[in-house]
Amino acid sequence: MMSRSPHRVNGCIAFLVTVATGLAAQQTPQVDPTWLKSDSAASRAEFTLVAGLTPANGGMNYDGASAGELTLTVPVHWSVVLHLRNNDQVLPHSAMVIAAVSPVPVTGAKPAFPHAATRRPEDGVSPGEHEDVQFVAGRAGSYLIYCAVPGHGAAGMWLRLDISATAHQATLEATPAKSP
Ligand SMILES: [Cu+2]
Repeated sequence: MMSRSPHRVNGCIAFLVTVATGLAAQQTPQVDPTWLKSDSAASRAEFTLVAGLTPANGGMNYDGASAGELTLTVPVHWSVVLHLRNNDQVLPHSAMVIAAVSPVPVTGAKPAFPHAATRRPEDGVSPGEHEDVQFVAGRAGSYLIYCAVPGHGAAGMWLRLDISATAHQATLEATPAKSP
């Protein structure tokens, strides 16, 4: 059996850590403060979702993020407006709020609240088009903002939506990618 020097093994680990850190830094989406408007007086949050903003995840991203890399937190009972714009040159995309489940459904998902989806969620909004979604965040809990075009959500096209019983304003933050 070949013996390995500790120095060599440590060097290899250091290299892997450097690569992993570099990849993580590259993939962490930047949060643009203009994406979210939080209006405490009106109990209303508006969130701009640009589908296919970057080539990340084969274009199946919102604002460059997929698999929960962004988390929108909204106080319970607030009105939420999602401004969906499809920047993807090829694929249709939609937006639907669903209860957080694992695995993320491939198809057949239903909105968690009345009107919490674009009009034809499985067909999606065509490239270059936009559509607004407006709903009331009626129950606290963990939800996903999910693309209901079959296969897209399961491929990672979803962000987290936390409806909070304690928050007093809406916030948006980068969060680690993982299953819901
Ligand atoms: Cu999609």
